[in-house]
This record gives sequence, structure tokens and C-alpha cells, in this order.
Amino acid sequence: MESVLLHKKEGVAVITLHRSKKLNSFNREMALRLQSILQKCATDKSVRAIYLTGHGKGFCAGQDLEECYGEHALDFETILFEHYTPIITQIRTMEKPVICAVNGVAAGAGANIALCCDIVVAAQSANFIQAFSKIGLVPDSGGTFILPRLIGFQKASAYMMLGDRISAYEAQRIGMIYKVFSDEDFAEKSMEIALRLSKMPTKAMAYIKKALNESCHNSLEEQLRIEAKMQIAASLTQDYKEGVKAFLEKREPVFIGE
Ligand code: LHQ
Repeated sequence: MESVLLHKKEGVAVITLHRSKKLNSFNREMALRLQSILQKCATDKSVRAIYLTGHGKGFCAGQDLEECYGEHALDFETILFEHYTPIITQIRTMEKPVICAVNGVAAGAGANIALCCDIVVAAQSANFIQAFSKIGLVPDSGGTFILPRLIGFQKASAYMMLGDRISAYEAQRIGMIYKVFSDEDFAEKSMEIALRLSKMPTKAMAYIKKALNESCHNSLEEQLRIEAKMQIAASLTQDYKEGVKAFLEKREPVFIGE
């Protein structure tokens, strides 16, 4: 059985974490396989949006704890620098939108991989746990970067220190995720967003992502410069020409991602 599955649905690459007996927790093989799939998606021109989800009842329980305990444990440097850091970097720098469809529990690195995606939606029965402190660890996979930016310093600090479970509805209420769908509607509604994203002007998506990434550390002055740079780049795309033409002709635009 493959630990991560990839299939295409129109312009969407569907990536499914697939170690459901272990709640899709990451061992080395799975982390490296996800990296290789993300790399493939980044370079495949026919892929215009990525949909990341989990198989079975959970999204991802973070690190496979059996792999980092005992005589043959993998060392933390390897796990952090070769597994999670590249995955977070790939998702944040991917020049295409990544939607995470959190189908069930997302814990530890699993929660933070979900939260670093561009749009995060969850099934109503899903939940999020900053599980690290419960085993004497510290949030990784970009959690200390993204979570305070999403929900504020105070709540981020409480969730990280206490390791409480955050329901999907609470996550939506506090701005940690975009939307919750009922368990029955979840697969269809979340895929609808991915399909919509794949028909958007893909280069503009990449420029929006870059501008938002930069906004995390820029001054207003620097950010205005980045916006101008991204806007000028967007104005040179075929999709921009099509967008304006379609507006003036009072029809829906057909974006090709160029
Ligand atoms: C698991 C796991 C798991 C192995 C469920 N590993 N088997 C970075 C640097 C280096 C090292 C350490 O890690 C990191 C990053 C991190 O991600 S640290 C945080 C690691 N994750 C956790 O601490 C979460 C551990 N899991 C849980 O607390 C629970 O499983 C949650 C709350 C996620 C879900 O609870 P339940 O829905 O009750 O499911 P379960 O506990 O019954 O799990 C189902 C099976 O999956 C079970 O196996 P079994 O053979 O008994 O059916 C679990 O042992 C296994 N599993 N998480 N991380």
C-alpha cells in the first residue's frame, strides 16, 4: 500500500495521506513520498490546484511516535530538517493554491501542515490538537509562525501549552480555518472549492500567495512595493487580458493559467 496517493481530477491534484491504521501519522517513507508528490505537482503544468486530505477517520496524527522512540529511533534533526521543514516550505512556496480538506483529527505536525495550506476547510467531526506539549515537545512545522497570525498570540499560546482539542466549528469561529462542512457534504463541498481554484487565473493565485507570505514580515512600505510588483506581473498575463475582455463582453472568463 502506498503511504500517500496522488490522482488527478480535472486540473486538481488530489493528494491523500494513506496510513490510516496509524491515523496517517508520518514515518520517514511517507514524509519523503509526500515531498516527491508535492514536487511533481509544482512542476506539472496541468495541475492548477492541490487538494490535500487524509484517508479514513483521521487527517494526520503528526509524527509516527514509534519511529522516534527506542533503540532505532530516528534523530530529531533528521525528522525536522529532512521531513517537516521541506514539506512546509514546499506548500508555502508552491506557485499554486493548496486547499487542505481536514477530514478528521489533525494533531501535532499534522495540524500544522494543514494550517500552512492556503485554504483550510474541515468536516464537522474533525478537530485540531497542538499535541506536542502532551509528550513534552514544542510545536513545529511552522505552528509557532502561523497559529498566532491566524488566531492571535493569547489563544495560540493557550492551545499550544494546554494541548486542548479544538473542534472544527471552534476553529472556524476563531479564524483558524476557512469553513466547516457537514460530514455528509464535506467531500463534495471541499472538492468544489478545489475545482474552482483550478479554474482561477493561476499566476494571480501565485502572486497573491507570494504577497501574503511577504506580508508576514514586511513594513507597509515594503508591502506596497511587493503589491505593485505582483500587480504588474499579473497585468502581463493572458488571464488578466481574458478577465477584462470577458467583463467588457459581459461573459464568464475562461482562464488558462498563463
Ligand atoms: C499513532 C499516532 C502517532 C503512532 C495515532 N504515532 N501511532 C517532530 C519532531 C520529532 C519527533 C516527534 O514529532 C514531531 C512532530 C509531531 O507531530 S509531535 C506530535 C505527535 N503526535 C501526537 O502526539 C498525537 C498522538 N496521537 C494521539 O494523541 C491520538 O491518536 C489522537 C488524539 C490524534 C486521536 O485519538 P483517537 O481518535 O482516540 O485515535 P487512537 O489514539 O486510537 O489512534 C488510532 C491508532 O493510530 C492507534 O493504533 P492502534 O494500533 O491502537 O489502533 C494509535 O496508536 C495510532 N496512532 N497517532 N502519532
